[in-house]
Amino acid sequence: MTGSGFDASERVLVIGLGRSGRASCRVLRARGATVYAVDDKSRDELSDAIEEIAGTGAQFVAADALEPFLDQLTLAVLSPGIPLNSALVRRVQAARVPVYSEIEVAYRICAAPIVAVTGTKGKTTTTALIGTMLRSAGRTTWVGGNIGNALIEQTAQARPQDWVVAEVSSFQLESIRSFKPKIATILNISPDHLDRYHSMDEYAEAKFRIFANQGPGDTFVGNFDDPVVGALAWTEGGADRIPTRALWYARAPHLATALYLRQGRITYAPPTGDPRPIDIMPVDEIPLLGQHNVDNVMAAVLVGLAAGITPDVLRSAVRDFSPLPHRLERIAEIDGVEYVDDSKATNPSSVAAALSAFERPVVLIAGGKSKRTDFREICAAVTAHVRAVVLIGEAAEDLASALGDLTALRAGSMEEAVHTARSLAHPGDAVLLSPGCASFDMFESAEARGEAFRDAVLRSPVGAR
Ligand code: UMA
Repeated sequence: MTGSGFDASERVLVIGLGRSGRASCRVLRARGATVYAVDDKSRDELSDAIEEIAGTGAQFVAADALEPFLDQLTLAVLSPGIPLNSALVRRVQAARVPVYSEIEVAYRICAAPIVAVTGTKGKTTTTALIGTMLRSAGRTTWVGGNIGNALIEQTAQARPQDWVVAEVSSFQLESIRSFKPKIATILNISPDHLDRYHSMDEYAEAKFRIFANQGPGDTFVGNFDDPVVGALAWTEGGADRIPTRALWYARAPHLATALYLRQGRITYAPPTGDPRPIDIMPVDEIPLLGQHNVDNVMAAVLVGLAAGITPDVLRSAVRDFSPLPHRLERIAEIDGVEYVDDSKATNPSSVAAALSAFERPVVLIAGGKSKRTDFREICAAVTAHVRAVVLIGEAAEDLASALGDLTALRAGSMEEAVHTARSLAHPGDAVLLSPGCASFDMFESAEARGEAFRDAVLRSPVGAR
């Protein structure tokens, strides 16, 4: 918590004019800083964004006209979608201007304690649930970050007695320097974004930065069952990497874990003081599909306990929580077939987790823009749960070859994919959109892909199998 800085003495370059960059312009201008903004796109493509930031007093500078401004700058704020090794960032660094992630600046102006959540999957659900828990406990809570609304705009408003809950991605963590959450959690780490990182190690290291600046008085919450995260608890030297108190959760009791499942109930064994287990809640009260969501709830509960929230408040916050859009979201039941939108499953392990949430046979719609991940990861779950697969997008052929003998049909649009899936599904089945890929080959975003699925499902006439 610092709550200071970034005033009229700063001359800042905002790199990238998406949601993150435009929010940085607004907040930094409001604090009196001189703000320039640059983006690889042309003036024409950015006309709306340029007009918007001009209203705040920030000035757009074309990428090819940047050089004369560089030696005036005190700092640059980087949008998460722009890699540190991009030509634009390198030019700024070559001029010896420090380049910070937007979440670093958000942290430096923040007066409130921050809970930061990262992981390959489940981040958004867990972040939203922690926000609900804190609010249920009567605390004013600001939620932002990778979840969709820039963190800087939330932390700019937070008072010392408030709380901030931040969903943070590996992209955002790459260029932090002092970002120091009061409570940090890593839910899981599985292959993703391998089009940006050279290796899984590099991707995991970016995520580990979430606890790098923590110290006495802070807490780290980790998933003991996840092979990459859990290894921090027991590998030689692993535990030394976490510079603060670590609390672990797992699906079974273990000496190292503070929260676990016992006889179908989430159970807390306080790490200090009276160690007698405290019953939190039965798993079957969780209103979210899938075992991975039980893990997410355990993470949120342990964070909530670390934040001083009582078990009864935590339990009712979980019970009242609704699934978020595009995350195993039930859309409709038509002719005995359930339609489920999991468009936010953008890597293979999320697809495997989604499939294992179903007891009924599934017709899977998958594909999109590959992130150079290995689709063989979904084979076992597909064999166990899937009646048929309908493939869309650029990755369709890669997916088909990973799936081997399984029959996979192709569709050129979401409309066609839903139509084909409907013709393959039997009453009692589910049709699941869980792409395992990014959306940008066919859609503007994963949300737009989910909306297209919903529209196609709801447009199809009832009884049109
Ligand atoms: N740009 C460049 N050069 C590049 C790449 C991009 O100039 O090499 C410019 C683009 O022309 C565009 C701007 O940068 O004008 C876009 O910036 P951005 O990609 O950082 O997108 P924002 O709209 O600012 O959204 C970002 C996050 N985007 C990414 O991490 C890719 C959003 O996460 C986040 O919600 C938002 O900030 C607010 O915090 C989205 C995401 O896809 C949901 N995240 C990834 C994920 O969840 O897998 C990590």
